[in-house]
Amino acid sequence: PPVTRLSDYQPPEFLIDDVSLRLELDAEQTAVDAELSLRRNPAATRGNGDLRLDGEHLALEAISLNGRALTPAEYQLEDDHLLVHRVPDRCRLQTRVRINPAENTALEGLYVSGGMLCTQCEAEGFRRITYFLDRPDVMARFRVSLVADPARYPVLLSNGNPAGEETLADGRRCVHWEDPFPKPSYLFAIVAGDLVAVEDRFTTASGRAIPLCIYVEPGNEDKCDHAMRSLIKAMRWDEERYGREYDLDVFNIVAVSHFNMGAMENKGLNVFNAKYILARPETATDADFAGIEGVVAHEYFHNWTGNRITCRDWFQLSLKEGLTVYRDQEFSADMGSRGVKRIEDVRLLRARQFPEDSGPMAHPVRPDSYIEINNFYTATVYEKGAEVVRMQANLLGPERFRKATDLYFERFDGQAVTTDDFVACMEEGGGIDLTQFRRWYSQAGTPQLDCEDDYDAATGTYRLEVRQHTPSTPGQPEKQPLHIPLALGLVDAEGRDMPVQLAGESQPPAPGTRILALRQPVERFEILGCATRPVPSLLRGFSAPVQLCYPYTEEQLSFLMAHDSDGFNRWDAAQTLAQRVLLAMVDDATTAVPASFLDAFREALQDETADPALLAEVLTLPSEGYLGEQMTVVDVDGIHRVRQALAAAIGSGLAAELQAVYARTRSEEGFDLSHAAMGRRALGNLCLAYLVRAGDAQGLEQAQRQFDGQANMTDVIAALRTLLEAPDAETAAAGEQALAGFYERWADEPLVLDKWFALQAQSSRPDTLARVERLLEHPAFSLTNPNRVRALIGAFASGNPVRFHAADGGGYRFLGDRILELDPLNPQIASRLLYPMTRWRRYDAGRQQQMRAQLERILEVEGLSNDVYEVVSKSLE
Ligand code: DPP
Ligand code: ZN
Repeated sequence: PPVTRLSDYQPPEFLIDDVSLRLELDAEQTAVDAELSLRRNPAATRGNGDLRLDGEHLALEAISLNGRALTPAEYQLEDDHLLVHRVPDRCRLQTRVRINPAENTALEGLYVSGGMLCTQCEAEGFRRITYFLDRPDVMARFRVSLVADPARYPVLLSNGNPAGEETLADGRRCVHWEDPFPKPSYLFAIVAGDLVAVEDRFTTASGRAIPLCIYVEPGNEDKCDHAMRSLIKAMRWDEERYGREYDLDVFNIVAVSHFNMGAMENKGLNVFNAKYILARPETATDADFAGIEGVVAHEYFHNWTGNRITCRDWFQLSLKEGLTVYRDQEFSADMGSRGVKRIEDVRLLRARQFPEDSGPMAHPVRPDSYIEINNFYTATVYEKGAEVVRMQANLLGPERFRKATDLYFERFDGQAVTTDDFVACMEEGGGIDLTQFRRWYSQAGTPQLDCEDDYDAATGTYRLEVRQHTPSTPGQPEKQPLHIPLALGLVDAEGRDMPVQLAGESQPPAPGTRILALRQPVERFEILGCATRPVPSLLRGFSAPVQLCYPYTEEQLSFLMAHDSDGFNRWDAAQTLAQRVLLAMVDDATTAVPASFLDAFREALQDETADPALLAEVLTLPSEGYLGEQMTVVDVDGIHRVRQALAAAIGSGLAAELQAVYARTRSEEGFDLSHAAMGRRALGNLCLAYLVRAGDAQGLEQAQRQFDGQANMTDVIAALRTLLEAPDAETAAAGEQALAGFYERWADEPLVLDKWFALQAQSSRPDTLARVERLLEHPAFSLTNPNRVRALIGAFASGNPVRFHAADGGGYRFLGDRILELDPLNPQIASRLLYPMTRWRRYDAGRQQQMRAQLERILEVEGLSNDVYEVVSKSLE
């Protein structure tokens, strides 16, 4: 398959100013009439005069130019495009095509979900709806007419503002929509179905009242409150923080049960995976509620960062995604706890982006090439991209950053631009030079910072030396030094911040954090006036997406864990401490836990003033996946064994403290979603899990009672998970019974049923693979619903390292089989599932050989999608 390269970018030869679309909707037979007003692009070099339109899986029924039907000699039809020969500089092209939404299992373009019809066009789905210049730098005004049987499809939605409707002679209804803002085709959407609207209203800063509607399938009306509240908060926040007001007369959201991604920011008509809309306390966990708040905000924020200003080409994807993720992270931080949000975001970055950046699919935030763009909706483009924006925001400070974003919105409104254009606004608005900083966009790999220090007691001088090194990645053997902001604090023996006075400065600054700029491969800093030897608190707030290495002693880590004024680094010290203990236990093949570690945990548990949410983060052990990343060769079984052993040791060694905290967190009245209440649930459930892991009789009883109480899904799932993982057979049997009851209760709630599948797929019990294979046959399982596939197959392959990576290779064969089944149905989902096997080089020879065998077997299959081909072939290179 062909490779698309950034260096080959050419502006489009033709532009489209206006589009009229008329869709006669039917699940099997939809007719699409399109009229495009085209004109030659004055900024492009002239080709041979042919117009080349993208189009796939379309049956062309009619074509005419400026009102005259074309003869077969005047155009040429290929599998993925249509060539119209020698078109004039300005023209009107009309086409009529037929498509079959019911056959569309890839869920790109127009497809069927339950009883509704809906679309997903990003990145290149619009070409499955009509012939078009399906690229983001072609921005057109869309007028859309939807024709359908009003009994089947009473609700007919598209982008923009409603523009009237009529009933046709044959009884069908025709509804018109007009979007006044030019947009690329990937933001086009329609939805047709028997849907119920939940309505509210938002008054913008300038006083316009905007009706807000969330459309759901009947029966789900009572699960939209949280999404609606999140939307209203996001609209207000974007006005206050960025001066961005909503621009259309209506804002619509639709929740869909079959969806490849989380959600889609189509102009004025956001289409969501139902998972990120529907929630009630009985059906959704606190994590689900937080996910909804974040994703609703994310898609809304795209209205300015993505829609009004869009990407010139798909290599610029992070222009909208990195920036919008940064914005949604900041929004969530403002709505809840800034410190806890930062920890969650960095945990995700380290768990997903760091491995990606050191593996076969490593690519820069702005990739140089791709085979299939769908494979580049990655943690690097999203999460590392957000870190790169965050570093710029921090370098500028809030006022100059706001000035720079104002400039960006003003200068590029209505245009399709590049990440470089964004950085230029940061430079101009912020008055700084980001020449070297730009390498963050073009250079892949996680930089490593090696820090060394010494202290001269005689002069009170503390010296810090920092070396940066970025490991090579595919296609980029040599790396250049980056501009890295390193936030440094120096902590004295009492746990107080010292002033960080750099050599050459005459006055000490106020005590606190200083940002050091790293630009050279090696940088040395001299800090004056240190009366005692400081403990360095490095990379506070995770000031750059790097791997930091400093030879901390265990005492220093415990000290920072207890005293660092930076909440993030308190957490990070705890993680590093736990990681050290766990990896040492693997190395020594022991299950003995050092007493000092339990002491540090005890001290933390006894701090009644701590924020429960933050404490829960501090007391959570690093995941098995993350621990594996820290080893040269991942020891799957060793990691699992010691992590279980450490959890049990915490549960038995600190039973009294855990019980006290559990009791304290339970003493609450009704359910609410405040940060404090969510934090109490998180902390209480963590304590319970430790107790049950240790077989604590009281803990087991409490877990059972908590499950039986059915107070809210957060507590129910937490209790069920601990019961299923209980070490003794009797409790595990009770867990099985609870699981059966859970199914009975929730059989009609697809999103809750996903949890039922995922719980079983993630169980560390030895027979899990057999159970997952049985569940494939369960009547509720379906390969054509992405959420269900992720809940069973994805949860097993990516969320259960010890069973997926079983030494006999059973997990690998299972995944290989599923990918080959899924690829013809839905290549995007098949390709995503491959991820854990792309990491094969990190395992022992036996596992390597078995994973490679599966990858090679997949690669040999005839007719593989580009999606799967690209990931498999790059993994084997
Ligand atoms: N829907 C995806 C997102 O919002 C792609 N744009 O990130
Ligand atoms: Zn996005």
